[in-house]
Amino acid sequence: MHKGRLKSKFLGCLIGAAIGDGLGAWREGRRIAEKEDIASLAERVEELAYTDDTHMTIGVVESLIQSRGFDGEHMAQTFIKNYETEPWRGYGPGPPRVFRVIKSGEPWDSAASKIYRGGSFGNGSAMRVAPVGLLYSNNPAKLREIAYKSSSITHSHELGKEGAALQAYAVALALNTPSGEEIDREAFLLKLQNFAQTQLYKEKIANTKELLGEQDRARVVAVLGNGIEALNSVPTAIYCFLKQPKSYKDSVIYAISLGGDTDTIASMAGAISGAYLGIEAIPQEWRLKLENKAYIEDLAEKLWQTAT
Ligand code: F2R
Ligand code: MG
Ligand code: MG
Repeated sequence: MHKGRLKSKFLGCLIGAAIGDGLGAWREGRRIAEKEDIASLAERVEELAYTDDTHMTIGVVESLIQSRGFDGEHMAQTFIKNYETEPWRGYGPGPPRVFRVIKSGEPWDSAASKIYRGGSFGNGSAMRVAPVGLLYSNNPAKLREIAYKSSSITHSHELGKEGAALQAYAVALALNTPSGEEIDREAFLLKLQNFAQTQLYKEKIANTKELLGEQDRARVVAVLGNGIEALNSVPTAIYCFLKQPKSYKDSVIYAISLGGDTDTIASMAGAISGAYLGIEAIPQEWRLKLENKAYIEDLAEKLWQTAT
């Protein structure tokens, strides 16, 4: 792929994720809404301020760039430093507790197992994993390894790690598909299904395929979920992208219209869509409203340089 095109896709992924988060944050925890109402919300809001989803994604990129690849101790310390600077970003309950355990001396790769039985299966490691999908897009085995390790810092449950790996792989597949080429939705899902190592995710992805033509959003939520757990949000985000792969705007609006964990599902859908379509596909009026846009663009460019 031409280097300039690839850069546009890196930018599209990270800016797309941050905008999905910033817009979805207005509806987190709410019910299903009309798509027109979400579109009108997007017009009304003056600033798209991001939450923990983007704040942690920034931490992942900063660490990958500075370490020129994955370094678990460095990434954990980056998360802690960023959290302590801006603890008000709407973090889930787990990560701040893990940070305290690490600060008390526990190693980065065992602290997370201390806070929930079997570790956390929240979507907090999937929501921040897009940079891993970008950096390791040409090596699925390495992508899985790094997605698992980066998840383990805060989310060590099998379903948390697998959700992160699937989201990273969806970003990689989108990145590697030229934006001028139509997405073969069934082939995309088949690759994800073969990549998944957990039966529960394989089943969710099979359900995703069955729902591609579904018009009833309540049924989509009933089958795929819209919750805070990785299993009930990663397949949903992938679905939101595949439902309207040619439009970033429609994917994000649709994701938010499903209600529930809207910032996170819209952020993950936005990351996949942006990685496929590139930065030009994201409405300029949305981009202009994004908090810290210049810094996120700078990180995307540096990650692209690291990758190329
Ligand atoms: N925190 C929020 N939203 C709350 C409202 C924010 C408000 N707007 C504000 O401004 O303050 N959203 C963010 O949190 C989610 C990511 O959470 P994360 O990082 O995964 O947290 P955690 O605690 O690890 O897991 C989330 C919940 O899942 C359940 N759970 C996980 N593992 C479990 C286990 N082994 N056993 C039982 N339950 C488990 C728990 O209920 C956890 O609290 C994103 O939505 C992000 O936007
Ligand atoms: Mg959030
Ligand atoms: Mg959320």
